[in-house]
Amino acid sequence: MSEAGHSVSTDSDVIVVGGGFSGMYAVHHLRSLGFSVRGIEAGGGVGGTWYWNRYPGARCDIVSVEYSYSFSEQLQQDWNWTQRYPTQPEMLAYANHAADRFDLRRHFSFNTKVIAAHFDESTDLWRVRTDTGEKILTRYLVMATGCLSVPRLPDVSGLDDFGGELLHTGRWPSEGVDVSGRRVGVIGTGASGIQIIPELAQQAASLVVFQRTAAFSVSGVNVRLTPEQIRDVKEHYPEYREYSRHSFGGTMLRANPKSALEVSEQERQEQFEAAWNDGGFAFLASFRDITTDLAANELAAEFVREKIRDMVDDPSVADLLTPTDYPLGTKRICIDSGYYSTFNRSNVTLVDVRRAPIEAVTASGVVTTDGHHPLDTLVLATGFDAMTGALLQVDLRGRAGRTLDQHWRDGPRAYLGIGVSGFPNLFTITGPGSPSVLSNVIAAGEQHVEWIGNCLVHMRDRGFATIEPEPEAESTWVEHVNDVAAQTLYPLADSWYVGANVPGKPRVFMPYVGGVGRYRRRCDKVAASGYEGFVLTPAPIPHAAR
Ligand code: NA7
Repeated sequence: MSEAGHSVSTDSDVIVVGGGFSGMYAVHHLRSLGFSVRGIEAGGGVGGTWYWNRYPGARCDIVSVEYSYSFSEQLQQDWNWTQRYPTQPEMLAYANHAADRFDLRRHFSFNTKVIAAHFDESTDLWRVRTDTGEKILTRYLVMATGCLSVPRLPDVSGLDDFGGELLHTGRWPSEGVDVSGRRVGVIGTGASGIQIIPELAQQAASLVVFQRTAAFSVSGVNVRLTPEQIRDVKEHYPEYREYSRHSFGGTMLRANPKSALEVSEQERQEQFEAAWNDGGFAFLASFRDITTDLAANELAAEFVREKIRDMVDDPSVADLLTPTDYPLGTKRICIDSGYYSTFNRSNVTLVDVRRAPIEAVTASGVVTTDGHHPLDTLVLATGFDAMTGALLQVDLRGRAGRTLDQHWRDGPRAYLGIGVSGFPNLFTITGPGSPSVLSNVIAAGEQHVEWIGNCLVHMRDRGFATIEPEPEAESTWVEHVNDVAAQTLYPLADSWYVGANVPGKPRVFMPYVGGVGRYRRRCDKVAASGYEGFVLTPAPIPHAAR
């Protein structure tokens, strides 16, 4: 069929946008339920975050045996993780293995971006447009576009004038970059910065780190998994996965039920020390109130500050690296491999751009109010337009041509973080209003995909044409998400969780912090009640005629 000179295909029940772990599973699962599915992915292959973030040192901050698909017992028995925190190459290899194993590639169009999707009320179909000029009609649109997929450039002038090599950690060249003998600068000290800095320091002639906000980083304790550990997890996978599905964060981590304020100084220090030695997010779980009580949080923060002072030789550098202006964990806590001690190296300089702001990037380097830093390579570790960026990049229009941008003018609104009122048959995976980035995202994606699968089967079996949230249900959920966040310390920091890293972005705490188990129960209850809070409309034409 042709329309205005473009090809029009109507052969897919579902378009899945994104070929990361959620998009891949959506294609696999919905296909297994008998829907025709097509995936569209901007990158040249599968893997999402792990396709794009190829910078040296890139590593997942959730334990490998947990940050992995649980839907296939055979896959989890066959695949052997080598390290506790998987490196980017290992994650990408796993994504490619899953794509081959489940024969997913043939359903995807790679190097293709969805640029627009308009809901056509006369046919109840989505009209999808890609940057390759293709127009596609589909009944369901599943946005698996990722939470950290749209890189942010720093708001400094002259970036285009830089004469050396300009790189963003989230768009690292697949062929790699050799910085040996080069003068390298890094802007940004979030998770990406603290992972890449130790790696670059080992290669570069000199490394200048431009820091605006100091990061809390805990040791990752990156160890190789032993055969015994692998055997144990494989033997117990079903129980471990079941526990995780009903846990707070979608992992096996169990928070200490005690308050940091109710124990003796000795017990508190021992507990912090044990959690520190355990590594990673265990530190936030060292007491139950680290993320909810400012006094408890301050005790944990002070413990980490003391560690920084121990690790960094020069007290003035240690001071600069020590965060003091936001509660620990309210900007995502970082997990590093030798970050702080990297500043003991003679080829590494820390520049405080809060005191001496960057004035401009020039052809030869970075100028701060304190002087010029000549550079051959400038690395931007400046983060992402998180959670909403990739959704708002698409010209999405629902009923009456209303854009998602209009609907989200005051911040993202979505019922259960899955559906948006006025946007029928649109589903967001790990979207704002769901546990998403505050949980094990692969597990969160699986839960959403399975919920969507059940929903589409329900609609098919009962002959419904559309499903969309009731505006009141959406508002009530958004209020609930805000209320739960307000009971924690999270909204206090200028983090990407609240959109503070993007000028003009409405300040809303985007993920749901009520816990994975509680969220899952709510989603299951909504489905069991026949999709309470959603409006379902009957199909005007027999289902078979689609
Ligand atoms: P983040 O965590 O958003 O970190 C970005 C960093 O870049 C952060 O230190 C920012 O400082 C800094 N930044 C941004 N713009 C500027 C300018 N103009 N000048 C100086 N410094 C700047 O992104 P990441 O990629 O590290 O991590 C994102 C997530 O990916 C992470 O949380 C994990 O979940 C994986 P700021 O704090 O805004 O002062």
